[in-house]
Amino acid sequence: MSQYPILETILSPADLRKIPLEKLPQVCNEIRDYIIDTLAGIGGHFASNLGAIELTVALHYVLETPEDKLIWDVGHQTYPHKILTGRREELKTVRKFNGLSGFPKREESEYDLYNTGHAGTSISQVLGEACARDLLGLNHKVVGVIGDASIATGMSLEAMNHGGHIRPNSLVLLNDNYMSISKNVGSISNYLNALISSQIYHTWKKYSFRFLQWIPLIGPALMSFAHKAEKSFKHFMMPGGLFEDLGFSYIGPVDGHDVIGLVKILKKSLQLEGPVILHAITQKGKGYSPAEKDPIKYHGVTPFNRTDGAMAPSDSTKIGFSKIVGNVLMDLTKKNQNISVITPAMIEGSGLKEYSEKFPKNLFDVGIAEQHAVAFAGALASGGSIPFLCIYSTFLTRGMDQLVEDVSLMNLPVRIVIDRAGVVGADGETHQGLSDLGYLLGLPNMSVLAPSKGQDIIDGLCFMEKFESGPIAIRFPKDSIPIQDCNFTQPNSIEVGKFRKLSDGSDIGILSIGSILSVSMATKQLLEDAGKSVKLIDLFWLRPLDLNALEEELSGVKSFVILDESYVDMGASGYLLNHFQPKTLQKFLKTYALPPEPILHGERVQILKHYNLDPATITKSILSF
Ligand SMILES: Cc1ncc(C[n+]2csc(CCOP(=O)(O)OP(=O)(O)O)c2C)c(N)n1
Repeated sequence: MSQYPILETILSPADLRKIPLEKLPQVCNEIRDYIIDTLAGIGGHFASNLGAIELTVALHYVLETPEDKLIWDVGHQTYPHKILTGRREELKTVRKFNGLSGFPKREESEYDLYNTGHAGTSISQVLGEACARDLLGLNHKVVGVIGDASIATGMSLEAMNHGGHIRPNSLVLLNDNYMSISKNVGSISNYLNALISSQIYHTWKKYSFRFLQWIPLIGPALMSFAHKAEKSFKHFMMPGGLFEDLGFSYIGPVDGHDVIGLVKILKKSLQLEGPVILHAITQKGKGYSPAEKDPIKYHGVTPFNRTDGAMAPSDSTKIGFSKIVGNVLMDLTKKNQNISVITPAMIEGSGLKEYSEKFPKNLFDVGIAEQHAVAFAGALASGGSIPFLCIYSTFLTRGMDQLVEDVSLMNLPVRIVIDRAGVVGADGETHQGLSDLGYLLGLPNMSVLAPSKGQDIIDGLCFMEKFESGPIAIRFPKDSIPIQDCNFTQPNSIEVGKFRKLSDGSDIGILSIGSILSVSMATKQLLEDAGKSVKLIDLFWLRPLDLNALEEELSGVKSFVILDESYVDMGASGYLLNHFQPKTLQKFLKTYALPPEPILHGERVQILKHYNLDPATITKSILSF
């Protein structure tokens, strides 16, 4: 007998809708087992998916997807959705090269409306879809799903501000599990918690259920009256209801794991006029006790033991670059309490867990709020603190305007610590860190360091603490080095603008930018094997740069290339070439970088090879000139 007897009959949501309502809990159980079994073998986003199973089943059961539009926020919680939309078997390939994306992807399925990955986009997309439907005179339903952390993003608040004003028929299901990746923070999170815990509200909840049950009987003519009555009741019971005041009908909180209850409340909610927020309470990691107990650890998993949840321990002889950052910032803060560290909801990923425990006053987790994080860091600098903004390359893009207007133009000494720069691997196209150099190197006043090894990060951060003359960014990939190679106690001093010559030669020069150094070194070796003499230069300091010295070095080679782990037009080569003299430019052959197209997911090495950035292909290309 199959382990997934019902699930195997579901090849699309249409099959799900043929299943009797009372069997839906079993569907959910099978999906849960399937996800646990599959991810135990391959890893992936885990706890959020387990929490979103019932709501996903209920949504596909009630909606006529794909005609009705179902829109996801972030999209790391869409494994149940992928399973129900014909991708059950392929889930075994999720996040692998040539396998399913870990996020919704339009190219993958007609049920994936948007390629998502960054938080806070769904309410804007719900409103856009609903307005397009109304303009075209169509009548399908439009529903979005958003988490309690993502609903507090600037984008979501902007969208609600607009949505409550234009009020198209639409529904936003708020999937509230109290958690971001870490524990959710901020006043909106507090507000949601108060909604859930307040006794008054539980009374209202009972009442609202009864109220909604009347709706089919009272008919359309009474709907608007009923809506007003509902609203005034809520105002009486819960004065100043945030969502109501913003123009959304608020329903909830409801149990987000009661799939039958969800189906019923969804059907009724979808009959309401205007935009509706349905607030469902879920548990991250639901149904798998190690993940329920430690949802932070199980947010994303490596392969684990199904029985006890144990994951392979990380190599204790190595230290990750993010952890290096955390350690250096702790050392610096011990000596200087003026330091502040800002993270937009990425304490764990940015290596700041221990820092947050040891220096809670100096650490600001601002939530998923990159725009605010950048401007806030600028003001911390202006006010006399020494701010280190720790942020992933992919998320810094959201704070781009603030980086220009609120930091760079005013020359405020914000220290920007950019993690996950370069090819990110399994997260794929929405998370690639391939554009930061392109804008950082063009901004007024900005200094830029691109470490090629872990010690550079230690040296760089210590240097940056004392660097008062303007904003400065350091960018590095997700990587690790042997702990014994780290010198935390006596960092090397850094000279502004200096590059490193790693080998001398007269045939070919390689200008290597930061994280791609290992590829550059292997390429050098292959070129030398082919009889060429190679000058390899590691451009750790990118801006300002000692251009005279660099051009002097390049005068000694016949030709040179640039290797850069960025989009080719958003990396360092444009900046370098724009500043070289014509006689240097004559020697330039090519920039080896990522093409300006969405870059696939997979292991970094596979991705580099796929885009012809492996040493053998680069060498062949250089020799062909
Ligand atoms: C703009 C942006 N910043 C940061 C992240 C990293 N991130 C991925 S999931 C997540 C937490 C999302 O929490 P929530 O919206 O409550 O959804 P849940 O995982 O709890 O379902 C964060 C911060 C992101 N995806 N996008």
